[in-house]
Amino acid sequence: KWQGKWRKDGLFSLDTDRVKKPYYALMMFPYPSAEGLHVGNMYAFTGADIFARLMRMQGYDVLEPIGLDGFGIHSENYALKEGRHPADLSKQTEKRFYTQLMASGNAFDWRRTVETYKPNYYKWTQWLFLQMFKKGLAYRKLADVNWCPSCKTVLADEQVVGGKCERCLTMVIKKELEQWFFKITKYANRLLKNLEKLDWSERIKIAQENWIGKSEGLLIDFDGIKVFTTRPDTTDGATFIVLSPEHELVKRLTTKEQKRKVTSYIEEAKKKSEQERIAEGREKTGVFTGSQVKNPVTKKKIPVWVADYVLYGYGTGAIMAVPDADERDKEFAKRFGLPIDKTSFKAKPKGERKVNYHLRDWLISRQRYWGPPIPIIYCRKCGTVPVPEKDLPVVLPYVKEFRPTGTGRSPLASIPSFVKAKCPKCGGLASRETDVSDTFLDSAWYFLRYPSTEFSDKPFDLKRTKKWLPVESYIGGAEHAVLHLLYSRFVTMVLNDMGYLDFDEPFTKFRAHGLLISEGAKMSKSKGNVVVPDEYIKEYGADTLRMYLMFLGPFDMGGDFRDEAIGGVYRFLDRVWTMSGRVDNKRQTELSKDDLPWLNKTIKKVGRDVENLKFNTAIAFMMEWLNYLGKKEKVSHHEYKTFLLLLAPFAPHVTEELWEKLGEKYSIHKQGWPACDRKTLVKEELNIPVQVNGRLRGVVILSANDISKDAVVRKALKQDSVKKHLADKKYKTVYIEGRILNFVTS
Ligand code: ANZ
Ligand code: ZN
Repeated sequence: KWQGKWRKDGLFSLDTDRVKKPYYALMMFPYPSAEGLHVGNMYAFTGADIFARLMRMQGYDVLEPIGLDGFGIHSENYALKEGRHPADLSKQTEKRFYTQLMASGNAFDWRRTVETYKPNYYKWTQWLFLQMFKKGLAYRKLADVNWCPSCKTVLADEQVVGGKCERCLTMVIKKELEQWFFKITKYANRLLKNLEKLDWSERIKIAQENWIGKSEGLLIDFDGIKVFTTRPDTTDGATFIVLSPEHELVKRLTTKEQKRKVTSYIEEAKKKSEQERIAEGREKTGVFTGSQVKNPVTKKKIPVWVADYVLYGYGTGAIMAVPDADERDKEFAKRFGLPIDKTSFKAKPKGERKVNYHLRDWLISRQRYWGPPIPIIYCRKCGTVPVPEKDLPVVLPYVKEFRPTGTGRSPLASIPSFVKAKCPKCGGLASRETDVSDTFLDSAWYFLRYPSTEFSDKPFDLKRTKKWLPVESYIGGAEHAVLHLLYSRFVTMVLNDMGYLDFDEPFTKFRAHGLLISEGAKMSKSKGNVVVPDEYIKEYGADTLRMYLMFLGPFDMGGDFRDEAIGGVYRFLDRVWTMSGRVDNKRQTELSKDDLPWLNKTIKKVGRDVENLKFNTAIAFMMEWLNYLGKKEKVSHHEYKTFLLLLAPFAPHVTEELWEKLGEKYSIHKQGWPACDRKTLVKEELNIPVQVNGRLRGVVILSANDISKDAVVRKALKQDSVKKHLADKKYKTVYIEGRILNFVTS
């Protein structure tokens, strides 16, 4: 009943230009690849929705949009499995997902959906590619890609699990193909530096920091072989050199006697994936080149080997091996009987300082069908020519044979009407690029599109963007830590540098939610334990399912979905419902000395917990209060109303219905969050740590009724231990209410 009415009234749609307090609350949009939304998606969306609803009740004009990340290999693979065309299937999955999303009762603005597979969206994904190209950040080169010999296709890195194809478990090999890359490495330092200013889940920041992998070291010359080391102090323990199989010097350094062995070793190494090559515990392999070079510190002659545990793409692709200090080198030395000399750690070789990043450029070509065609034309005369912006989109043709070809070329390559093109420069006969771009490019800018969906002549409107971005609160899965969340930052920085955006970080605050498991195991189709929300919604209603999901555990930790426990939440809502029959209709009732603190304490705790995404404890507080109210013969109108308001973000349908029953005219979801009257709170004491320049110098104890900054500062300044460290210096104060006070001297 209510869902239809909310949508009809546009209750959660905003006047995007007029509102006064814009707040952009975003959750990661789903890949509509499987049979439908599963309860894990719903878990994430519900948490994000409850938070957004609180912000709305606290007076913000909240934009809470949703869409579908429907292009890409996930959707295509699902279509392959179903034996359907992805374009046909997308219509069906779109309907299915949106129906489910509506059923779950989220306050989405249904007038602003984004579907990445529609030409009005991917036109701008292609535009983004052209901007990268213009800036010199898109380039093409031969590269080794992941190739599954059984599926006959290129795989994305994230589809290679433990060196195997995620679909058929065949060992993935490397294949050399011409590929498009984005120079994300050019932004490595900025991506790293900016992390400091982001209010993000710590584990995500750490994951990005490690992924970017800044490493400072020295380039040391061993008779013409440059090695990169982070431990120059161990050079006296370097007893051999290892070159990666792809290293340019291998040929020159290989002696006649060793040639056959070295050549066949390199052939073998080429077949292995990078993960396989560096996997720990794998038996080390290698071959002697026959040559020796001089160690610049010990002046001893040491042998040069070739081994695949040294990667070509990192540092100089060559290392000095120090078996005394490095585990891998030690394993290798033992296996091949190479000397292990003690290092004294005082070695001081000469060398050039060098900073390396582990981050690689972003390979965006996919030899697949279901994605935006890369907007490039190859002309014999003019070379690589970008498609003019006015000719976008390069439409993805509806092609019957969309299966990966196995030739290393996209299925589009066999469609002459697509390939044939006129050169935009000279008008001569030319051919189109036939690869499509990575799905992660689609999702690297979608948050810019939501506020501007009605503009068809630009990807995002400047005024809108200024008003709504960056995203104030972003919630999503931790598995995207180094993919989507890094790519989005990169794209934002580039658009900032090009003057399209006046900010260089897309998400001011990001919180990762935990993983929902089912009967103790990660939900997966192969285990047959995927839970679909539909039946639960049918049986218990969306509100019960929402609350049950949120009650499973701390939102950032996830929880275990077990059937048995849902009944408890159902009974809770049932009690809220029946209590409506015991509400005192007199509107003006004095609340007793006992009632008041319950009321105010719950308002305060629920608000604070929802703000911190602690939904499970917020629910627990409401349950306690309900128990208290349940013991009374009559519940006052005021108490019951307040209860419904606190519950509204969690259980939007039930509360709306009960609200109407109370005789209220306007939707409960347009009401303000109830105010907490602190004075009525039972005297609780709070310990507030006091720091001077970040070091603990004292603790202030005061009653929870007055924890204003003034009160805390006043009390803190009376303490000798604090005064002493402030001396007569000038200072600023940083106070986080009820939590900590910090004096910062200048
Ligand atoms: C000698 C040494 C002694 C090293 C020691 C480490 C420990 P990060 O921190 O990741 O930058 N290395 C350099 N290039 C490599 C490549 N292409 N493939 C595989 N290994 C490579 O690591 C730098 C260290 O990794 C370098 O320092 C080098 O080994 C190795 F006790 O040199 B070290
Ligand atoms: Zn031309």
